[in-house]
This record gives sequence, structure tokens and C-alpha cells, in this order.
Amino acid sequence: MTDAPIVDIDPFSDEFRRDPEPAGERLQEAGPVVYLKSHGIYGMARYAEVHAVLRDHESFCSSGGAGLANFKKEKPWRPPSLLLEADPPEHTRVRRIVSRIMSPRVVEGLRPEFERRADELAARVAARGEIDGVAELAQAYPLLVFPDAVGVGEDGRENLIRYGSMVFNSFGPRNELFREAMKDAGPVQEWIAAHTRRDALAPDGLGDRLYQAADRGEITSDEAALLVRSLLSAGVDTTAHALAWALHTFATHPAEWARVRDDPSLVRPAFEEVMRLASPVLTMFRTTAREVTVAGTVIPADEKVLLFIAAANRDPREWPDPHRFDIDRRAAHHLSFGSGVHACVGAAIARLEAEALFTALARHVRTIELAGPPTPRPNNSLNALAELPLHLTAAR
Ligand code: 4MI
Repeated sequence: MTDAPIVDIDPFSDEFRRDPEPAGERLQEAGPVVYLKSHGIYGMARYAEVHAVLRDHESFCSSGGAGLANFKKEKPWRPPSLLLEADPPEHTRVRRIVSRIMSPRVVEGLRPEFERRADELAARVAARGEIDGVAELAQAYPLLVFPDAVGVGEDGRENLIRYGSMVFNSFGPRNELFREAMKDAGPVQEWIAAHTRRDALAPDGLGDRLYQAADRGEITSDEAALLVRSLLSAGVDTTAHALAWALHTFATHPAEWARVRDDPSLVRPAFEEVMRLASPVLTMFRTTAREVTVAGTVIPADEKVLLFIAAANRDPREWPDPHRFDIDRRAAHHLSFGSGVHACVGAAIARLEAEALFTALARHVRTIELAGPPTPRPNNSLNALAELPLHLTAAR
């Protein structure tokens, strides 16, 4: 029994995915904490509570898993991540190492190559005119630059997209989407495992630098392999969908694209606003480490709590006119990169990718228009597009 309002929304249903906005509003209106009887879990969709839970890693732990499965009761589908699915103090030790390896200075060092690849790609798509924005830009660009930065070779990079789909579907129930993503999972997992090995990683890439930390005795080499797995899990699909939504948003807001194109200093703030409005990660879980009271509602220990990140990013209690794309608003405190000790460790790389790609597009592309309806790619936790037909006109 619970004193939280009971809501009959299933966040892993086709219906929710097709139109998450009205459901988000219903969840917010129902109260600061709700009980979702569809899965026997608690939920929060208001900005203030989602933000507070993300920052309270002691009450809302991650070692119970970031998905629906409670790792204290169910066996995880893969060995838990040392970052995403761990708590302080164990988390703190490895997080510090990964943060250093992806420090602002290191990320700045990636800039020239990221800009060069972005310029080549932007020139190529501008010349083609009719493109699929997902395959030819949003996926193509992260697949070019991110595995290079990690030190993963060219062969088999498409496995990263397939693995991303497995990882992000695994955060939901064991439904049809999960089973579909896990079909033929074996070869994908073998490819991933092979590419987390030191001998597969180029010298001085981010992956090799994790092994250098192992050489110094800061982590074990098994831990280095698992941390490389984290980079390969979270580094491609997430940015691909962020870039796809940025393309979609500019295609449907031509006046804003014209402003960004004419003044590329607006690329960064515009990308934050895209991230607010189109959070690639829709939902994430925490697990209560003890009985907790949130806004007067008691949540018992060891319960799964679903955080509606995308809904929180459009909570009218936090954001005036929340559904409006407004590149002049201060949007950087959105929750699409999380918050607190688990906040996205790769955020600076994602921001660099977006900045490089859209600055290059500003040079090469005058207009971006939808050439047909975008096709969604249903996923248990991602706001994902399968296809985005675009018509581009080249800059003169
Ligand atoms: C929420 S995005 C994400 C972050 C980390 C990992 C996977 C997905 C991981 O494997 O560490």
C-alpha cells in the first residue's frame, strides 16, 4: 500500500512512446510522486523532484540498476557497469579516473579532428541534397569521430549501433522490444568484448588511456575493459539521437536555423535547448537505498523509482512555455545529461560533436527541410528516430 496517487500509465507501452507529452502532464498533475501500477514502481515527472533525486545518490542508489530490473533481486543481463550501475565509494574511484581521461583539456584536443570530419561530411551532404538525416548525418558523424577518439578501428562499427539498442532497450521490461534487440546478441557482444581489449585499442586513444591508468595501478585491467565497454555503450547511440533531434528541430523551425546559420555562436545554446526539448534519454531508474520521504510521500526501501527525464525537461513549473523551442532561453540546466555524481561523463564530447557538426552545416547548408515524415524507432528508454528524410539546399 502506498499514499502516492496511483496512475495507470505504462511508460513502456507503444501508446506512451507515440505521444509522451500528455502522459507527462498527467503524471505531473497527479503529484510529485506517483505509483505506476503497470510495473509496480514509483515515478516522478516534475523537474524539482527528478533533479533532487538525481542529486541524492545516497537515498536513490544506482547499484540496483538504472533500468526496471532490481539487481538486488534479478540477475543483470550483463555484468553491471562500474559507472552507471555503481554507488560511491566504488563509483567515485573509477569515475574520477574516467573524468580525468575525458577532461576539458583532452576534449579540446579532439576538436581539430572533429571539426575536420564535420566539414567533410557537411560538404558531402550539402552536395547530395536529399538525405536520410539519421543514417547520413546523425549516426554517420558519431560513428566517424567517437570510435576514433576511443581508439576503435573502422571494421564493424555498425555493432555499436546494435549494442546501443540492446543497452537502452534493456532498461525496460523484458518485452518484445527487448527480445527483438537481443536477437542475435551473441556476435554483437563478442565484437564489443573484443574491442574492449587492450590489443584492439589504438595507442593513446581514450580506451588505451584507461589501460594506462591500469598500468599505474589505479584500476585493474578487467576494470579498464569494463570502462571501455561503458564508452562503447553510451557514446554513439545517445549522441546520434541528440543530433537527429537537432536536425529535426531545425527542419521544423526554419527561422531559428537561419539565425544559427548566420551566427554560429548560437550553435551551443541552441543545442542545449534541443537537448531540453528532445531528451534522447526519456527515462532512467534509481532504487531506494532506504525508506525515503519525498514531498510528503513515503517510498519504502528497495523500490524502483522511474525518473521521467523528458517530462521534467518540459515541466511548466520550471520552464515557461515549455513546449516552445526558444534558443534564447537559458536551457543548460535541463536533465538530459542527468545531474549529480552520475551526470554524463561524456557530455563535453557530445557537446563538441554537436558544435562541430552544426557549425560545419552552417557553412555548407542554407536550408534544412523535412522531405517526408520522420519514422520513430521504438525503444524502451530512448527517444529515437529510425529515419529522417531531409531536403538540404547548399550555401552559395
Ligand atoms: C544513461 S546512458 C549510459 C551510461 C553509461 C552506460 C550505459 C548507458 C554504461 O554502460 O556505463
